[in-house]
Amino acid sequence: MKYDFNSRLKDIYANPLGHDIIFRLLLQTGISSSYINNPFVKNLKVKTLVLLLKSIDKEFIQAFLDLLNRNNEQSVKDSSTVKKAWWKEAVFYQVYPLTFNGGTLKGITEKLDYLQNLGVDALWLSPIYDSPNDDNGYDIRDYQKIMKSMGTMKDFDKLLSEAHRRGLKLIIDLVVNHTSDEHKWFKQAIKNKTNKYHDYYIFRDKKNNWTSFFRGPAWNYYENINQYAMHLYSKKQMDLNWDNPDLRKEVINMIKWWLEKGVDGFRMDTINTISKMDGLPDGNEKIGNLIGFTGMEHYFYGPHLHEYLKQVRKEAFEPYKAFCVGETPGIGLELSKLLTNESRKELDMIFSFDHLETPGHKRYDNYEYDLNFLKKYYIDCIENGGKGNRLTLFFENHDNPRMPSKVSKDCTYSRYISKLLAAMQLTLVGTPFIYQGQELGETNKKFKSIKDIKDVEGINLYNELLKTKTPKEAFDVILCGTRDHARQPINWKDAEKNEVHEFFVKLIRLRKKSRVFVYGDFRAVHKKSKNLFTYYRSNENEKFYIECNLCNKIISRPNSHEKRSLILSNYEQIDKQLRPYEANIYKVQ
Ligand code: ISL
Repeated sequence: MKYDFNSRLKDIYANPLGHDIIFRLLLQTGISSSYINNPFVKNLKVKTLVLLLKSIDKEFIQAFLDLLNRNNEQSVKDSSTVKKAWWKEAVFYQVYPLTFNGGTLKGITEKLDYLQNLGVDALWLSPIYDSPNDDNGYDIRDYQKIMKSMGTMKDFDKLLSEAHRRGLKLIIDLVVNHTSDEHKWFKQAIKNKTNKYHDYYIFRDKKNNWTSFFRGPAWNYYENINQYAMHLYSKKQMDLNWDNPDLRKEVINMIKWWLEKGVDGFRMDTINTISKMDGLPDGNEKIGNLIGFTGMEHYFYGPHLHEYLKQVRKEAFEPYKAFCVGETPGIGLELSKLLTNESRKELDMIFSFDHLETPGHKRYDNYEYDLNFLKKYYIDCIENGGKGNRLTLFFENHDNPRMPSKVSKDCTYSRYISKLLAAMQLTLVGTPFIYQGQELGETNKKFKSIKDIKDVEGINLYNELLKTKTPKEAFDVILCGTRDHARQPINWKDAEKNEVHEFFVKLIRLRKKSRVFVYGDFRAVHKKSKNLFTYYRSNENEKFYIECNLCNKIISRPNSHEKRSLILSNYEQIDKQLRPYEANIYKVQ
């Protein structure tokens, strides 16, 4: 199907890429996604929409239509059944090695009993490789060497064998969209334009208007060769040229080297950005202003993405039956099906970020997260996700502030919110990924000044904000969204006496005992009730009813004559009404 100004919105929305772009645009602008389902709106032609909405300019729409016509993949046929797999049954735990326990691999090994007692089944380690740490290890200098401060390869081998001895799987972070500018490949690449490593990266005589996720142009200039090199992230993270088959081969061989050591799989860092639009065309400035990064429409879902993912899976993962979860900023529900449906043989799961901010908000905005949006998001994903796709269930990671602090600025209910979120994370349909400290009810840090901020993204944004704001105004913005909140050392003192920890242990134990939470059916009830999220999980043997109060006020509990027995609550005992952020799990008789 070719898309143009005579196309109807419903046809564009039926296209996976069109669906996700419209969903993302509505999310960024805060316009309700229900408009797109309105019979009048969905039958509008694009040209009529442009006439009606003066704010949308034709160039913006043309860029969108061009993108659709270049990526004209239609929806994938869903699988008829849900295939079982260890990574669908597992509860994952993300370790940020730099601050987990003393910043060493030995420190992680010391905590394996704690993790086993928590009940998790698999660990994801953020980068552990040799790095100058410009982006805390996501700027790799040597893929096959351990970061000196973290220990040695012998320490890693010990950690891996001790994890396996306890029945824990271990996956590592694969950062192959870019390397550090101190990587030996890049050091060769900038020597001259003729050596083979030069084409491992993206060099051009002229730069385009793309900007970095960490502010400023996405290019460094190298005078000795009079060329620019691309970096979508920090100035020291140089994008690899995945269009070069020799580079792809190098990456595949490195992956196999780690698989030979026995790792169980990978989390693939910003993996959807590895394929850039041929010719590296300028980004549409209006789209750039809206989403915050210029050019993203030309690489968040590039022309060869599926081809490269299929090759990596076929040549590296499949021979070892390795697991892979892709980190895919900008990818929504429909595109995720094209990346993770088992028929596609690309990724097993992805991390989509559409739920991490509510409509009209960005991470650095000062607002309180309304959990009613999370309810709507998960009902939509679960009811429309398909049997051939597995949702990742996460609220936190090393790139985002602590979720309880996003929900409520005051700490009155933060422990109840931590437990409410845990109840949803461990009873909804999908694979839970717990981020270190979440099980202890960690909240944002009270940083005092920009001196406390270490993250390259936050520092760069602060310096850019100073062009238009006072230092205090700029710091207040950073305080809302800095990734530093989630990167603080964990306080292990009395960790297991913590009420949030205890609740996580009980929840994970319940999930293990009752497979209904892994493969069972989901049915949301009271969908239209504000601040109330209630749903059933059921299979032929068991049925559970979960009720959540999504706000800081007491709300009524819906009447029911159903015979239920309370299994778990984040309050001491049940009351007539639902108290602030109350979460209860019942077994239905
Ligand atoms: O935090 C973000 C920028 O606003 C996210 O968009 C994030 O940069 C993006 O999801 C990719 O994140 C991954 O790659 C980055 C690294 O800084 C992040 O820590 C990592 O999770 C570059 O390697």
